[in-house]
Amino acid sequence: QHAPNTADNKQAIVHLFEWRWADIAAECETFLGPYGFGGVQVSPPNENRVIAIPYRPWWERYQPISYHLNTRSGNDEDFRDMVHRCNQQGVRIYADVVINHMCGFGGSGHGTGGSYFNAENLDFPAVPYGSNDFNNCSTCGTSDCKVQSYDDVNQIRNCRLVSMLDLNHSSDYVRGKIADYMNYLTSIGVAGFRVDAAKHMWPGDLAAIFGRLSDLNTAYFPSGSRPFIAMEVIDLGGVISSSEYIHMGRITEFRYGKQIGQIFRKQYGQTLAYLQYIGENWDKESDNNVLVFVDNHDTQRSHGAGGESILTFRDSKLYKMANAFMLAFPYGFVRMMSSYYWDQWWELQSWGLKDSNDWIGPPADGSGNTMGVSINNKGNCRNGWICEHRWRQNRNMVMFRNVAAGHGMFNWWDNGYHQIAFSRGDRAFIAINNEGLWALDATLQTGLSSGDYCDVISGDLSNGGCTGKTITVGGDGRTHIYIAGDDEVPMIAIHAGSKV
Ligand code: AAO
Repeated sequence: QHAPNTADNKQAIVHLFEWRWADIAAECETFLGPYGFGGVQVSPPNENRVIAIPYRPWWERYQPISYHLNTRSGNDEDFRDMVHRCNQQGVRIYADVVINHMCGFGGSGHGTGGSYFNAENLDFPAVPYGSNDFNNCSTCGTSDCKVQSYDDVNQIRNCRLVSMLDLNHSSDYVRGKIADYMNYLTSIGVAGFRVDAAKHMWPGDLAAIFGRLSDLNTAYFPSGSRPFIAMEVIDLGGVISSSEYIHMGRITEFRYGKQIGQIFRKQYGQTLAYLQYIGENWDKESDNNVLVFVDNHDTQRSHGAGGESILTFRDSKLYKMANAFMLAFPYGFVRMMSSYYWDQWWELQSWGLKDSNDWIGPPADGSGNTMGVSINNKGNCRNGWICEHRWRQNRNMVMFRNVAAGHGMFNWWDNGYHQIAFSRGDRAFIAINNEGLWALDATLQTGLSSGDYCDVISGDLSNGGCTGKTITVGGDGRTHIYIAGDDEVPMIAIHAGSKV
C-alpha cells in the first residue's frame, strides 16, 4: 500500500545505512522518537554472502544466502528487540528486502549466518532453493545469462542483474518462500518494505507476492493494516516505466534527487525558482506514489542513477539546503539518508572518473565486525558515522514537515533566480537564498499568525527561548527577511511549533 503506517501521521523516515540493530534501537529511544522521525529504513536483515575480495564491501548485503535474520547488523533476537523498542517510541521499521535474486554466480561457501550455499549449482539449502527455482539462460537469452541491455524488458527481468542468480518469480514455490520471509518480518512488527530491484521483477509476479502478504502485527498497528511498499524502480526514461508499479505502492523517484541536485548546483542554467513546479507537474509520478530523497546509498557513490548531480554530505551546505527544501515542500513521502564516511579514490576509466573506493563497507574492526555508532556529548556521531539526520538543520526540518502536514504550499515567492520562499498554509514558512553573492532582503508573507518565532535552521527552541535568530511576524502575516549571501546556512525556517 501507499500509506507508510507512521504513528501520529509523521511525515519522514531516515535510512540508517549499515547500522547495527542495537544502535538503531538506542537511536529510536534517544533521538528519533523525540525529534519526530516516523521511521527507519534498515539495511537488508537477511543472511548474505561474505565477500572477501574486496574485503567486506557494503554491497555484500545485496547478495542473499538465506532468509534467516543474521547479518553484520545483528541476529534475529537483536532485530526483534530493535523493532519492539522502536515501535514503543512510535518509530517504524521498514526492511530492505532483496527478493529479485540470490548471490552472484560462482563459488560456494557459508553466509553471514553460517548457512552453506553453492552458487555454481544454484543450491541454497537454507531456504531451500535449487536450480529449478531460478530463471535459466534460455528464458533470459543473453550469452552469459546477465542483463546486458537496459533497452530490453525481457533481459532486465529474466536475466541476472550484475551476475546475481535471478529467481523465477512465476513459480508458486518461489513466491511462497518470499512471502513467508516478508510475513515473518511483519509478524515481528515491521511497518513495510523497500523492495530492492523491483524494476527487475515482472509487475504481475510482484502483485502475486504482495497478494500473499499478511496484515501488520496488531500489537503495534490497527487491525487490517497493510504493509507499506516502496519499490526501487529507477526510471529516468527508458523501456520500463515506474507507472507499471504504482498501483502496488510507491516507487523510489530517482528523477527527484537528480533534479534537486542540478538545481542547487545551478547546473544547466537551472534556478531555484523552478522548484515551484517540482512535483507531478514536472515529469514525475504523483505525490501519493513516490518516495523522495536527495541521495541514497547507491547514488551517493555513483551506483544507480543521477551521476555527478547528486548532492551528499560531502557538499554539506548545499545538502542542508536541498534537504530543507525537500522536507518543506509538499511532495512525496520523504526519506533522509544517513551515511558513514569513506575516503574516495578517483581514477580515470574509459567512461570517465570512478571512485575506486566506492565498495568500502561500514566502520568495522579488524575482524570485519561493524562498529557501534558512538555519539559525543554534543550529539554528533563519531568514528566514521556521519549521521546527517542529527545535523540540526536536517533534524529540525523533520518537525517542520510534521507540523505542516496536510497543508498545501502557499505564498510562493522567488526573485526569478536562486531565492525562494513559501508557506505551508498557516503552519510553517521557509526562505532559501542560494545566490551566493546577493542577500535575500525582502518583506514576505509567511501565512503565520503574529508573534515571535524561532528560526529552526540557526537554532532551537529551548526553555522558552531561541538559541538562533528570532523572526517577528506582524499582524498581517508579513515579516522582513534578511539572509546574507555568504550566510553559513542561508535559510530561515519557522513553524507553528517554534513560536517563542
Ligand atoms: C556486486 C559487484 C558486481 C558483481 C556482483 C555479483 O559490484 O561487480 O558482478 O556483485 O557478484 C549493489 C551494488 C552492486 C553489487 C550488488 C551485489 O550496487 O555493485 O554488485 O549490490 O552485491 C541497477 C538496478 C538497481 C540497482 C542499481 C545499483 O536497476 O536495482 O543497478 N540498485 C539496487 C540496490 C543496490 C544493489 C542492487 C540493487 C542489487 O540499491 O545497492 O547493488 O541487489 C541504469 C538503469 C538502472 C540501473 C543503473 C545502474 O541507470 O536504468 O536500472 O540500476 O543503470 O546499472 C543514466 C540513465 C539511467 C542509468 C544510469 C546509469 O542516468 O538515465 O537509466 O545512467 O548510471
